[in-house]
Amino acid sequence: SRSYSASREPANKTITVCGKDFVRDRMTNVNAKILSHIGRALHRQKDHPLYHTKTRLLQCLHQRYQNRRGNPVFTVVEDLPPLVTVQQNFDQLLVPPDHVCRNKRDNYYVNRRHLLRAHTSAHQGDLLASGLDNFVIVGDVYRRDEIDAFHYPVFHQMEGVKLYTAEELLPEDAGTGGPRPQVLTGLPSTGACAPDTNAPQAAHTPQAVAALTTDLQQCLQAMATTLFGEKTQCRWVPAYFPFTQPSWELEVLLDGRWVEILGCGIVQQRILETAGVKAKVGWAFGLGLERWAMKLYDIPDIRIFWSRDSGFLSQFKFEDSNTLYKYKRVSAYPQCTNDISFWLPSAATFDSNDFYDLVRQVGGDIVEQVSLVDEFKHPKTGRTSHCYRIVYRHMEKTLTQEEVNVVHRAIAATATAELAVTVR
Ligand code: FA5
Ligand code: MG
Repeated sequence: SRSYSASREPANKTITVCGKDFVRDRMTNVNAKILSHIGRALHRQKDHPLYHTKTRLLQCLHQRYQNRRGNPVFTVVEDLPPLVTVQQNFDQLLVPPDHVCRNKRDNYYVNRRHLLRAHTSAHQGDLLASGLDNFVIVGDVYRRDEIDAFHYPVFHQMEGVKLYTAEELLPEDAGTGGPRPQVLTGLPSTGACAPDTNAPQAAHTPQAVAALTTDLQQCLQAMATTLFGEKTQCRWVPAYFPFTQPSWELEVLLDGRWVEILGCGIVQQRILETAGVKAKVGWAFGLGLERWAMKLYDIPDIRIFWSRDSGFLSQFKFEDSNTLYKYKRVSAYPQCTNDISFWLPSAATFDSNDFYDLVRQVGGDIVEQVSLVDEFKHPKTGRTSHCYRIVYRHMEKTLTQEEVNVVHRAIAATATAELAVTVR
């Protein structure tokens, strides 16, 4: 039967995103599912593979670029909310007004003036205008894109922008004792080139283009070989972005497939002029953190990053982000979690490892994890109580709660008999 309630009760006129209310219009296409990703901040969760990947990439940048005092030159900005204006995401970056990438099909619009950023480049213009010369932006980005193991509608990017004066970029002409070469020709900046040409910008001298290109490509390639190993196969592919010229993409070989891991190029001089930057040139890159993490840890599917499953997250609980690790597949069947609390016979004679051993013996392979979640000392009796969380999961089937309860009761009984604990 057909329901008419939808037409009687008009859809909400406003929508709340990042704590602000917006009037819906014909461009609005964000939905509750997409909005639920805002604030997860996976790149800032200490035990997350994206956090470790980000940390390692930042180490590379900080090591390569230091000031005279040996301090890193890059400012890292990683907490900007993903809500941006059309102006920030497209106009400031010289994306032509009629360019297809502005399409409602490809983006999540809040309304016709606001959207969830489609790339971290959306913040380039503002940060340049604020006076920063070297900065990194890390954040979640949102796209209506194809669906496969390498694409997800919400993913994370790291953006790097580095500016140079002529002094910083080009050495004095040692051979001839002549003056230092210039970085700017004095010709006007033209804005984006046609997508099918990728010639250097007229505003840039050949020396500036050569030095920026070498520095940019060496930097990014060093990041790839540091994380993936010296033998990693990489290739540079010419690309087009309205905000850089020339532009490239870097691809790496992953399971016999070439996977694109970043886009980059020489910043359009027009963007720097608009931001009020004088007598400097620069490069920029934007990389997909998930793609790097997939290669680094052998993670086969991009959806896994959003997992709240402890079988996944506990694998990345390491202090040192440089720890070498390969992901182990988690069973596709759901977890079942049961807690057990008991009084210890006496804190001195009880050892948690004995309990872990017992759980493994009684529960067998359906036990995925055991962790001490609470320890409590009774103020009057002085007795100690432990609470353990046991995560059950079968590798080949879905366990019913009743099957799990049988095993859980057997563990309690055996612990009572063998470890002299008193189950609460
Ligand atoms: C950009 O987003 C540009 N802003 C990059 C850039 C910055 C170029 C600065 C020049 C200067 P692109 O759409 O290609 O470019 O995305 C950059 C990277 O994000 C890709 O190389 C890929 O690693 C990753 N990526 C793109 N789409 C997805 C997706 N749906 N899921 C996961 N990762 C993705
Ligand atoms: Mg691309």
